[in-house]
Amino acid sequence: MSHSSEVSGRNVCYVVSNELVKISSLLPSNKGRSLLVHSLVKAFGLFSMPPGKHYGRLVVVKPFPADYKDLSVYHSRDYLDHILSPSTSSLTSDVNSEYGLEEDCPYFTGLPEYVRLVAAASLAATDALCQGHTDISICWDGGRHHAHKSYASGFCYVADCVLAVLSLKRGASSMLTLSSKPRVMYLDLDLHFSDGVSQAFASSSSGAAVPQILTLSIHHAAPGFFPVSPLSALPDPSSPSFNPFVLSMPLARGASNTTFARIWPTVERVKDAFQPNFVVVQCGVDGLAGDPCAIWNWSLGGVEGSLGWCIERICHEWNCKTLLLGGGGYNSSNVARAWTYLTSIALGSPIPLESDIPDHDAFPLYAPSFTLDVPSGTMQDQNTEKYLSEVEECFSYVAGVIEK
Ligand code: V1P
Ligand code: ZN
Repeated sequence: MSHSSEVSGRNVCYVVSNELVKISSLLPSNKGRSLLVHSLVKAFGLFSMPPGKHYGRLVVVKPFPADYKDLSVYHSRDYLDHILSPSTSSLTSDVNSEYGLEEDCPYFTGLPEYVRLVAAASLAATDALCQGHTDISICWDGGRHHAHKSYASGFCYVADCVLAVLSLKRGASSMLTLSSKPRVMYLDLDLHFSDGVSQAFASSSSGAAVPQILTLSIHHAAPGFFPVSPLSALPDPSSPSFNPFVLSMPLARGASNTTFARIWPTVERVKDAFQPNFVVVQCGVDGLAGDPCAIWNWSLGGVEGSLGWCIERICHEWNCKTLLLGGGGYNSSNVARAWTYLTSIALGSPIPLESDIPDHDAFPLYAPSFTLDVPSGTMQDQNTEKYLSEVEECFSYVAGVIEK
């Protein structure tokens, strides 16, 4: 299958294996989602795209379980000992709760294998970028942005985003093409604030002479909305804790394509100031219309400001090596639609949104539309022009600080 496109193709490394799909599909918050996603990518023929003038080629990479050493680059020894050893995993609920293994993050059969494989998947994606094998890497089973050094949180048991950023920072240092230290930008598009990732780099970047990592989370924030964190607010340059390399852009309910189109030049202003060599994008899709979270009203594609439009810009205009990770998304068939579409964008051959879902085992789950599109709904966008110009002004100042 070929899809016409006006953008240039880039080679894409796509991380998947039967083991990864099987184990990721057990994740309690997203049961069966991984299988649905990879099945739709396959059903649209993206695994067999031939190399061509207008589109890149997708190369599948299989992850091999990460070992203790890989994980301990970020996670604490105590946490790893607890979650990786099946004998201690059946410990009392007191000990499980010490490591966040309750409520949002219950212990589940297969957890040690899940943690090893998801970390390995995101690391395999970064390896392909560092070794110059690809321009874009995709790991839809990654993007666990709430996991902390020593505890699980918000459906996230492994800090694969942090491990991926650290791996790019270290691994890319050996790339012959880079004369200076590589800079890595982490951009998080999930509805929820990336507390695990932001916290990981908040302390490490403040003392560094020339910070190599910048994080920017665009998310919904409101009193009591998960995760509650002082880092999730708009930057306050007058605060003693102000850090221009750990940034947050909170958006109100109903955020739509219009709001994303309005803030996008600001996102690019920050990117241009930082001049990253690598960008890691957490592509959580719980902000799309039709998600059970029902907080934002973002659409998948078609127009300026849509998720697809943003990803197209990152993949084909930012001139950075790019890692696309998964994340949230609780309407599984819409998640499969979204990540399939984003895969085709990465390849430089966006599948037309009005395309019919191909016949495959999961076909009935795409009722009633049976098309690829995830259109926006009717929710009102509460992001006022007054607020959005405040965001613009604030980040314009921040970009100036980054440039210095
Ligand atoms: O609100 C909380 C808990 C309640 N505690 C006081 C905090 N947890 C949220 C967690 C959301 C995690 C989002 C993950 C991601 O960013 C992707 C990696 O999307 C929560 C929510 C909620 N609506 O915020 N937990 C649950 N809902 C939940 C629902 C049903 C069963 C178990 C948990
Ligand atoms: Zn989320």
